[in-house]
Amino acid sequence: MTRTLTLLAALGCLAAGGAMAQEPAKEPAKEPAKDAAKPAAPETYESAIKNAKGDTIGKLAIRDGANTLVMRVTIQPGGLPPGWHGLHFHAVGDCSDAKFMNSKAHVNHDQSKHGLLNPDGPDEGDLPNIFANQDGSANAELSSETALTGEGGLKDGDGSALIIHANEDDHTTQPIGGAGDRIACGVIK
Ligand SMILES: [Cu+2]
Ligand SMILES: [Zn+2]
Repeated sequence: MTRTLTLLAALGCLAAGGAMAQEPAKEPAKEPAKDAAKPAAPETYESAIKNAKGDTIGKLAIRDGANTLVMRVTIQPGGLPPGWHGLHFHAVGDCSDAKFMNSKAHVNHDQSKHGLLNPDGPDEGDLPNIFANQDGSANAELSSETALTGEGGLKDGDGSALIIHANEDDHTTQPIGGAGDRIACGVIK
């Protein structure tokens, strides 16, 4: 009896082992879905990010989804002072002055208060902070419900600007969360 059980157990192991060994071979070669109901990949909008001297320090790349845009911000080494920096969409696509004041205030069509953590916010320009490494480089991907195109979108008549600030945004205080000077700018138009 004991021997039978042992044998059965051994067979069970073999069977399991056999099945496991067969697993890769059994997996059918999956055909890539042809003409599946897959939405077209959104186009990527790209723009240079420049510092106050007008030098390009990196780029932004935005894909506009149906309900959310996804943006990648890439900053080259030496591009930013190390540490956290506020990041916002400003209302006008103009980065031509050294202090980037031509980009005006945050995109804000409904007079919301500034700040992702503000109970009366956020405004449409509010974004998470970006962190620059010790070498001044940064890579971030973030989303926003602000549209890229269409009514009230970033690419409206006068465009918009992505602004990087000297300090981090506390996401609460007015008007810009204490983020300080504007140190880099990318036109979205
Ligand atoms: Cu700002
Ligand atoms: Zn704001």
